[in-house]
Amino acid sequence: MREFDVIVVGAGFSGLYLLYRLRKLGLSARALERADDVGGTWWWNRYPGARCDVESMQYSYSFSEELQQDWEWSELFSAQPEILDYARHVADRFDLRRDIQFDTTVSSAHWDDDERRWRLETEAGEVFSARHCIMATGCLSTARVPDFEGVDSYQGPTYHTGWWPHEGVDFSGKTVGIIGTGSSAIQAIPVIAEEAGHLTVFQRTPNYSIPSRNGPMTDDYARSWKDGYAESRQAARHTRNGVLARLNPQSAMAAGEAERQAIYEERWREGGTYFMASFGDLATNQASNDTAAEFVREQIRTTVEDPETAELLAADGYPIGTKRICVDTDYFETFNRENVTLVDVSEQPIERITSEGLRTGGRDYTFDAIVFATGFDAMTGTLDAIDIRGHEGRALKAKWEEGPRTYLGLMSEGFPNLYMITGPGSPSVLSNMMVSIEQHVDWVTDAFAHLEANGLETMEPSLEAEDAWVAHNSEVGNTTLYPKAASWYMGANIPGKPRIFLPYIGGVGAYRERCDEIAAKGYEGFELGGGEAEQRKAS
Ligand code: FAD
Ligand code: N01
Repeated sequence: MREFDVIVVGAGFSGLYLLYRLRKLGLSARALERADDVGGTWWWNRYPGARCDVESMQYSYSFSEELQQDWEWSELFSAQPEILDYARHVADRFDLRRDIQFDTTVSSAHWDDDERRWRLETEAGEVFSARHCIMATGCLSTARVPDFEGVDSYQGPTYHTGWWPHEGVDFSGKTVGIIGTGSSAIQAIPVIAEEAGHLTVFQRTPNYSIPSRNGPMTDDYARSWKDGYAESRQAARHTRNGVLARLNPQSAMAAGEAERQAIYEERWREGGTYFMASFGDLATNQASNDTAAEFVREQIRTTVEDPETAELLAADGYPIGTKRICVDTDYFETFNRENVTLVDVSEQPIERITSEGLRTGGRDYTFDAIVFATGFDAMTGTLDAIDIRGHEGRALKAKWEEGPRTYLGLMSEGFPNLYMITGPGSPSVLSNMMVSIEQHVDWVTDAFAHLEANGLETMEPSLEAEDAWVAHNSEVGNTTLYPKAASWYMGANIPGKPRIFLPYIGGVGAYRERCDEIAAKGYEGFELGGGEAEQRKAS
């Protein structure tokens, strides 16, 4: 058994920054990572076209001035290989690898009430003991293939966007089927279409997507960010989504028709998720949202030449933005290619995977390869896969059967010294994740410093504080249009998963202020104990 002050599970952007901060605190830490290198999301998702959709000048760490000044991005929205290089650079630059054990999957984490320590076991049977356990396991790290009948009978190769082969895939001249039209598919489809002989896209729900207007990074543009980082990073931390996006606070309904169209057109030309900041009430007012949705549908109708295909691609039936807004390069244009076919499976689902392809609508399709762009068991799937037990052997999975329960998305009652980075109940996936990751890591490591300074060993939220946060989370979620969509934010993509709005939508800035206030009040809502302080009290 190897003993540490802290075990971190995962070595993506969360795990890396944790190691950096823990070392500064003088705590012994070890990160255990399933993959053979750092990078998390950017190690796993190597599908063609994978890139970020928060601008790289913002989707990057802010904790080191030297790092943010030195690193050079080659594009506005960098592609996966470059983001992975960045993660590797961070690991090397801060000498973090010596505290990471790769090719190591944590299978269980049990709290020992007597020892007041976590005991973690890996799939290979290694055992680690630590005072604190931090799950930096990611929100989108459990890729999922739906339970299609016959999925194992297919004779050709299958790929999931979230488990893409590292050596790449050669689709030249091949007939390829891709299932799904979420963010991953929308990035992959235009690139695969250029290579494949024929690409058939199986769409169950059309998505709203905004052109990224990606392009090469210019020196002037990078310089403008780098010169202003001191202010802009600070400002981003207090926005709604952790992104500086020129939010227009006006209601879309307050603008006249011509003004509204002009604003949408300007944002569409500008590209990216900033489109959703066109007006201040797109996430909360159905009538306002309808105007933005109709504008996007109109762009699809003018882009896609075949009216029937355009109508199938034009998302309807749920408010724009309530499924994760997509950002693309030539997605809708791709359906004008002769080698691309769209198949609507909304009414006639995929019946089964066959030995040669798949069957839907009574028709058999034959493929040389199938791509599953079918998403993730988001936010809870990765934690559920670990046998996590708190006081008296209580299982986290059982506690969360009706949906995750956390205080601030950071901890769960009954599980002392177990922390989640960007866990359910925090802004996480609704934000620029870099901002949320840094905020969580800073908060947790500041809490460790507080425990150390006060001779304390344990930290756990009270049931009362947790109940209040869960109620607040759902109350705020219900003031928005988000619950109207069958999205992974609601757990709706996994059969049997409780329908609960998983992230916290109160805003990154407001959330940060709440977390800071709680810490300033001596970690209000948390029970702190153990250590010398408890011994002193007892004697
Ligand atoms: P991850 O990167 O998911 O890392 C978690 C790590 O934990 C993984 O390496 C995994 O192998 C490891 N792990 C999990 N379970 C275990 C276990 N039991 N034992 C050992 N190791 C384990 N966010 C944005 O803000 N902007 C974007 O533009 C953006 N683009 C994205 C594009 C894609 C394709 C995807 C899938 C997500 C994107 N995200 C984006 C979200 C992205 O997940 C986060 O930005 C960020 O990379 C998460 O970092 P993380 O370290 O918290 O988690
Ligand atoms: O997964 P998804 P993703 N039959 O769940 C379809 C981040 N990300 O990997 O909508 C037929 O969004 C499913 O259909 P439906 C980002 O946060 C970011 O694309 O459920 N189809 C859907 O179309 C994103 O939101 C970037 O009806 C089936 C698709 O599969 C998150 O990761 C890039 C099906 C899954 O879409 C997940 O994105 C990539 C079935 N049985 C990812 N089951 C950026 O650019 C599922 N589908 C930042």
